[in-house]
Amino acid sequence: MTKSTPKKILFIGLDNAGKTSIVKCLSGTKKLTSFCEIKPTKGNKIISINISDTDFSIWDLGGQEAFRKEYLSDFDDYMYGCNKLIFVFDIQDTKRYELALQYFEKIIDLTEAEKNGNNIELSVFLHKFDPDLIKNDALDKKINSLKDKVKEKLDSTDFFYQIFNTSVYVIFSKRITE
Ligand SMILES: Nc1nc2c(ncn2[C@@H]2O[C@H](COP(=O)(O)OP(=O)(O)O)[C@@H](O)[C@H]2O)c(=O)[nH]1
Ligand SMILES: [Mg+2]
Repeated sequence: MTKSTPKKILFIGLDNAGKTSIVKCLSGTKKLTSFCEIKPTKGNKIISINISDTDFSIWDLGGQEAFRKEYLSDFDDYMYGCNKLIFVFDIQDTKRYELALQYFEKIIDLTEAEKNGNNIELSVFLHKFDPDLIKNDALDKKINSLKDKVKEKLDSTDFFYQIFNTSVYVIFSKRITE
């Protein structure tokens, strides 16, 4: 049997959004304290994992300004063979919503321009939606307005997309068994 090409997933977002932590979770890290030791990602990291018999090649694109510029100028290289793009917003970093949205819009524009007929799924993670997050009306309003802008941008494209609230600090989770 020939081995199929791994599915390529790009994780994109500003620095400190939580991308590397999410990738660690996906690759099986369970030790919660290890999320406190993560250093900012320099450049990009490619991680190969296997979930339910499917191989994934996960690209964790470091979000610091210098790297963001490079991705934007060479985006076609990163997009090559990409199956899924996941954009991560840190919902607790309200001061940088605008900057994150600007980056998001540029990435979406480039993805549209470079998709070359590929079927690319898009997910947006509204991340750091921790179970113990203290929400108030002001924060709620800001998150909803961020979500509206994300939807408005994506509705102007023909991408299939889904938006999720995510956190690496999920203490208890329940799923129905098959
Ligand atoms: N509160 C909270 N903090 C998180 C979560 N995920 C990651 N972090 C923290 O956010 C910071 C940046 O995470 P990192 O994965 O390095 O972000 P990256 O720069 O996007 O790769 C670290 O201090 C993480 O511990 C989360 O779900 N909730
Ligand atoms: Mg990182």
